[in-house]
Amino acid sequence: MSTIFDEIKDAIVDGDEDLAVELAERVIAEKVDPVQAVQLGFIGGIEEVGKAWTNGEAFLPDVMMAADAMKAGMDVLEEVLAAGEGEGGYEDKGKIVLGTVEGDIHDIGKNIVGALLTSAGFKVYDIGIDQKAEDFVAKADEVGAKIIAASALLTTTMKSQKTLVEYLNDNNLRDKYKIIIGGGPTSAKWGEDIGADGWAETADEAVELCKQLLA
Ligand code: B12
Repeated sequence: MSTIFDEIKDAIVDGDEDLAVELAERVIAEKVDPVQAVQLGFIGGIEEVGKAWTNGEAFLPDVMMAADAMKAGMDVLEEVLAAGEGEGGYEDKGKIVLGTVEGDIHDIGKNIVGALLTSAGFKVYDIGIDQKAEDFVAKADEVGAKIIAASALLTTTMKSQKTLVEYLNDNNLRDKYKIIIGGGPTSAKWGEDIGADGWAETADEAVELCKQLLA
């Protein structure tokens, strides 16, 4: 028997935005665990499309449609995710500035990281895609964030994560913030090489990492 998670996954694979929204609304109405819906449904679907693209079985428009369906469904779930574990006390666990680095427009993974961090009780300031080092730092300074989280999905944009750490070093700000990085081509080793405070492979692990860094 197929579950609502399978249905969400299929809707993403098919790039069916309306269905993704409808299923996200069902998740809320039927009180299904939204985090599981994200992990098993939405992430499962986009990963399948990603694999098909890599293998030449899907084309760029398929990926874009899947990404749009994912965004539409996640927008619906955002509110319930935000009302999760952190209900009534978001700011207690700390503020995090999150963005995708300069030159990179991928934001699906970043958005999931943001949604799960929010649901775990962190206050997340998402500055969006294609963001320069100084934009991350300006926002962190403005809101008093303790962590800066930078996502990169291209081997060509990973170096912008390094630029971010260097920017903090050059401006004597390195001790003021914890820097965490993530995204497809990155690794724990890359994090160590560039002097970041942590790397996480998945959004779940990003939550654990932030909890540890702020403990
Ligand atoms: C969807 C997608 C797109 C969409 C993006 C839509 C959007 N709104 O994001 C579109 C179609 C626009 C796109 C464009 C391009 N893409 Co693209 N894209 C993908 C695809 C299929 C999926 C990425 C994704 O969303 N994965 C799902 C999410 C959930 O996973 P994730 O991002 O890795 O995030 C998870 C973790 O990494 C982690 N994480 C992510 N960020 C962070 C941050 C922190 C701080 C932490 C701790 C953790 C963390 O948590 C997340 C959840 O668990 C991948 C293929 C793949 N298999 O990954 C290619 C891929 C990333 N793209 C690729 C390429 C080449 C491009 C283009 C250059 C194509 C082109 N010729 O135009 C452009 C880039 C434009 C640009 N300047 O950025 C390549 C990159 C190759 C490389 N190694 O450099 C890939 C790997 C495809 C491939 N196999 O060739 N893409």
